[in-house]
Amino acid sequence: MERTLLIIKPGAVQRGLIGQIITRLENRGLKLVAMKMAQLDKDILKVHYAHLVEKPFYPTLEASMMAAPVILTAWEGVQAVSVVREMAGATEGKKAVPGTLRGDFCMSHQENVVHTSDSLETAEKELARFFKPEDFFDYPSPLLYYLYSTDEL
Ligand code: IDP
Ligand code: MG
Repeated sequence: MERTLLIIKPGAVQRGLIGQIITRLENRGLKLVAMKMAQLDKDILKVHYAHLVEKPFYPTLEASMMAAPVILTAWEGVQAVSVVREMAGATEGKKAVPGTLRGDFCMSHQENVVHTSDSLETAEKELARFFKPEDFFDYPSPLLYYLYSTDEL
């Protein structure tokens, strides 16, 4: 089982999309294993978006990510990293395919409702960035054998 990070961005929190976003992942069969509301600050964003700090749009991205609290969520499932990443859709919301979170809920490159980890390695680093080990819940999954065949587990 993999674990991945999905952040519901401030704009989506303000727009009242928290429930719809979480529902989509639950419906898919992903398991919520950690969740909290947090106010991000400049220091954590500089680390989280280190690959973008020099970009001309970074100041507005930073302000957008601090404009309201975010919802930090961790999801578990077989190939959860790529599944959640594909559910998010293309970074540029106007190009995101309908059916994806961005393709259904946004019209913007910056205001694109969610962050998702882009690889297993990144997911491990990002989960450790935002959660403590004790924030994760390891609870039974009674429906597991209805969600997957035994050879997938
Ligand atoms: P991702 O969120 O799809 O992984 P990244 O390239 O890691 O995309 O960029 C992080 C975030 O920075 C994006 O989700 C988006 O909010 C913002 N961003 C990336 N590129 C641009 C751009 O060219 N203009 C405005 N915002 C951008
Ligand atoms: Mg990224």
